[in-house]
Amino acid sequence: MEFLNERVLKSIFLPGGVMLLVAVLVLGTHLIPLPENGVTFFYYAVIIAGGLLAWRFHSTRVLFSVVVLLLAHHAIEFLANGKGIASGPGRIAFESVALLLPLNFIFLTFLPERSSEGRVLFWFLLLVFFESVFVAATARPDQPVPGFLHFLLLRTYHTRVPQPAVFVFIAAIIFLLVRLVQFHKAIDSGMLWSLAAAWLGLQAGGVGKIGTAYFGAAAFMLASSIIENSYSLAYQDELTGLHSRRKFNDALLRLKAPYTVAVVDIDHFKSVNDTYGHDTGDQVLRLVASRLGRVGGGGEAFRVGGEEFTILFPNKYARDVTDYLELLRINIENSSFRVRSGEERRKAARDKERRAAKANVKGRVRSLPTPAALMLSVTVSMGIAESQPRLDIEEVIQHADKALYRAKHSGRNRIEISTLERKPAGRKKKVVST
Ligand code: GH3
Ligand code: MG
Ligand code: MG
Repeated sequence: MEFLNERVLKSIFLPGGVMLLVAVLVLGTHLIPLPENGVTFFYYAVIIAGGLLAWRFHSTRVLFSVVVLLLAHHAIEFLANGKGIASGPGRIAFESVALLLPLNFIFLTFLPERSSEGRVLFWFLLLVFFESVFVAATARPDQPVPGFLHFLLLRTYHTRVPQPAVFVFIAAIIFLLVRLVQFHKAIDSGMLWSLAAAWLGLQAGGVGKIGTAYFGAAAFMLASSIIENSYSLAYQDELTGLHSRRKFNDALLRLKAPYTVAVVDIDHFKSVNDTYGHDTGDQVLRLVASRLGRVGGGGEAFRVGGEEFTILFPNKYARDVTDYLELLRINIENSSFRVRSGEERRKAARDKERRAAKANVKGRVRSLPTPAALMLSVTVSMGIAESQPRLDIEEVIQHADKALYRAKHSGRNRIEISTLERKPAGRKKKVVST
């Protein structure tokens, strides 16, 4: 299950999943006594903090999700009017909210993450307005008891949240999960766990101490997803998902000898861009990065520049890691990348003549003819250097760069080890120590 790697699992469960677990432990076990007014304070504090954070970070989706939570909770509270949710207007409000809340969250995932457009606000306000009218119009005292959603799709299964709404919740959660596996965005994770918390809140009755606490927890997860998102923006490279240059700088501060550094550069990458367009170049970068991200031997890959990467191997000597890097080099060499959109293919056709004229570029980026799609493959060159007693990390990197330079000049698609290192045992064909 390649798509369920560590990064995806982290983006799914951290921090929302852990927070929900804590909320369930605290609210479900009654181990910690929670005063009613403490819960109310927590609820309003996180709603206000979440709203302010979302506004400050221009996060349209989080802002609207917080508003939806607030309205949902207040609709039940207002229409139940202290008489509970077993029957009457409180029941109708409860059922409407149970149905509309997950539908709203699905709708909100389609909004752009950041948007200052009035159009987006208009559609959101219109949606909320119609929903409020719907709830207010249906939640009259003369409505049938116990409610309009009180029918069973599965006879053996009873929950407080009406069954049809449970299915909508499950559908929304699956939908958000699929998006998370695809895009690993912190905000999607926040929305997923927030929805799960709101579901538990409704299961607990929607109002009252426990219901309110769950709704507060739901808003808390949304607010923290903004912080998580800012962290990812700073420490994760947006295009490839690898660790960013900033994280690399942080990692260098913590690195203690012995360690080995490998600098990796894609060969003739400029001609990939020139031949197939920048978008294809980006796709190739992503695919190469995904291979680098899975390097063995305890290595951690960082995107430090455009098509330049560095792999750090803490507690390893060069001789310990050359086999892993050689495997990586071969893996990339043998991968052919499918160019996805038709635009690149059209561009490739347009550039055909130009390519033919560039005789010196020919053969470097191998285009493999396939009937259905354009396939291309790239290679990488690497330079390796290990820690030395009298050198600081910057100098070690410089030696790795020099080794990379030699790899480029001796034909590319190869690994060179810095001259400072002892000769590694069992050298491979393309791992050269000079
Ligand atoms: P060499 O084998 O000597 O490394 O040749 P090269 O063409 O890869 O070397 P060079 O460093 O001259 O080219 C790097 C190119 O990478 C230049 C730039 O257009 C491209 N590039 C840098 N960042 C990105 C990016 O984020 N996306 C895309 N598509 N291209 C990028
Ligand atoms: Mg380069
Ligand atoms: Mg290059």
